[in-house]
Amino acid sequence: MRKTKRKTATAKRSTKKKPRAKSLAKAKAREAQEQQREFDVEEYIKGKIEELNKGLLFSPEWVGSTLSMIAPENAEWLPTTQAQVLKIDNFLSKEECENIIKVCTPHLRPSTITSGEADFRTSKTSDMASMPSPEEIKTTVDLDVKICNAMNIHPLHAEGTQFQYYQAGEFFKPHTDFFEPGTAEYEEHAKDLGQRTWTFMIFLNEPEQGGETEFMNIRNATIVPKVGMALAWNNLNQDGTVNRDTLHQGKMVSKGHKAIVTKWFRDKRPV
Ligand SMILES: O=C(O)CCC(=O)C(=O)O
Repeated sequence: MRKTKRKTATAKRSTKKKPRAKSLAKAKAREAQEQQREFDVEEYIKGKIEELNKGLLFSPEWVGSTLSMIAPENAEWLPTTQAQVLKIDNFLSKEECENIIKVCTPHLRPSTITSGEADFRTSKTSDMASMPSPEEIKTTVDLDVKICNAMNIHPLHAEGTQFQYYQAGEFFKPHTDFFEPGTAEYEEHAKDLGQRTWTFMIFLNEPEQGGETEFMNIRNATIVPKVGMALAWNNLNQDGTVNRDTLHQGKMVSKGHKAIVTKWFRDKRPV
């Protein structure tokens, strides 16, 4: 008698539980499907690349010379013949800048340089191309597409975008972005994708004091960080030789902090 009763009780419990478990599993599956529909990383990137290729906003034959560059919309050129340097106000909105800072800050590592002494660049860096989550990938892809479109350069010529963060007291000493021809640095870094051509930088915030970008060989070429402003320069001359007047520095942040993103373009693309 006892036995039967217990069995019945167990049976009752299990019949009550099953539908709840089933509907929970169904709800979870539905949620997963919805999330998938909302954002499929592979599809998103594929779509963006198709969009770029269809628009042909950039010239596929682009080789990185000065002349083949099509000026980005709303660009203001620095009044100098020594180098091609341009600014674009409000390239990103304040919200876009804040989102990039939020997404990139957890991935910071000490910044590196390809040659020179250790205290040359004291900031920290996040490599946006290595960030794993869908939200991070979306932020990276959207930014890359926007920069490549503005510069009229195919993304295959681009290095992965870097986020850079300077605390008070940090700086990036005077340097050039091109690889020094005829050196081991050039051999190592330029052998596949070639020389660096354009640098595209965006200020994501405004330090309380300091943190200007200064082109030391060019008069009146100290740029004060402004939220969302892009600053781009061609590291090469018209004939493709390196332009030493692009020597620049990230001045020390004396108060507050500074957040920027930087993208470098190359004269070749992967074969
Ligand atoms: O921080 C800056 O203003 C300059 C950054 C820079 O020189 C670079 O990324 O090459």
